[in-house]
Amino acid sequence: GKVRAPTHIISTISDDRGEEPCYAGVPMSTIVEQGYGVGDVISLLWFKRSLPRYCTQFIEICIMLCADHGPCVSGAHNSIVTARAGKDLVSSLVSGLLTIGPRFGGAIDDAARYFKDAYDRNLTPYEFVEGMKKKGIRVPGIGHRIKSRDNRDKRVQLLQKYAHTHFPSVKYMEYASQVETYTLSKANNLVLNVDGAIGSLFLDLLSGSGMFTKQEIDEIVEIGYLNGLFVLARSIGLIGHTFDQKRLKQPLYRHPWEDVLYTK
Ligand code: Q5B
Repeated sequence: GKVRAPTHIISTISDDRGEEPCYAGVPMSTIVEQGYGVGDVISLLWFKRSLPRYCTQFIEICIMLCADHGPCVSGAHNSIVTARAGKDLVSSLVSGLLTIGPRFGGAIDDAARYFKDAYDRNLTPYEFVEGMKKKGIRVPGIGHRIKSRDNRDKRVQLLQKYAHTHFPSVKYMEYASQVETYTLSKANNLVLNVDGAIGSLFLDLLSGSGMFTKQEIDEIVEIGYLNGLFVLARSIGLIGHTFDQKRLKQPLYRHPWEDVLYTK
């Protein structure tokens, strides 16, 4: 009989060997002819399944809301400086992407991990937040540089409104809101931020949609899929900032001396 030589790569998400490429078994013609969107493509390539429309629309809303947040945030700033140094698109893009991490945009996975663990263990917001403080860990998904109790993040409100209308359950989001109520009693800017909103709401999507087993949810949270949403979304804005600088023919950036505290 035929002997299969051992392969060096195993791949389970896509296949380009036939007449047309397939994403998780779905041919490209179906994707185009059935009017699939980016949310459907993400569902197929990341989660290896078709998700209900309310889930794919939620994914698309996350992408749109996180696409950009102005020129002053860490990622855009890096991309702008890099583009102004005459570097190419990919260099400018990755320079911005490399700032995404625990403080900026990359707190979604940890927010999901910590909110899930605290909710599943029935911790009160007080026990959760004070427990984190004792461990010297900032609560991921809480706090913002410019958003506060009196200047709420509209993106968070829009996500919450969508989920309230379309999700069968928003228990993790409600828990995150209770945590926010507690953290706001400590300081005005300790709001639930966009990372925390996406992290908690994605837990609700995973557990409430009936499309994932408990084991699959644990694996998604453990591997950390969700920062991918911010990385993907913000790439749109970082590319925009790069084109913007080049279109404007901006010169090499140099930070002004006056804005540096030179000290010994
Ligand atoms: N404190 C975001 O801090 C920021 C605390 C906390 C307990 C917390 C901070 C933080 C967790 C990570 C997170 C996502 C660094 C943010 C994003 C996308 C974005 C960005 C944009 C976009 C802001 C002052 C005092 C200190 C701290 C305490 C602060 N956060 N305590 N848990 N989470 N959050 N990141 O304002 O006693 O004085 O020592 O790390 O979720 O990235 O628009 O810019 O779309 O681009 O710099 O929205 O919250 O405040 O560091 O001076 O702290 O508050 O311990 O207490 P700040 P700090 P104390 S969304």
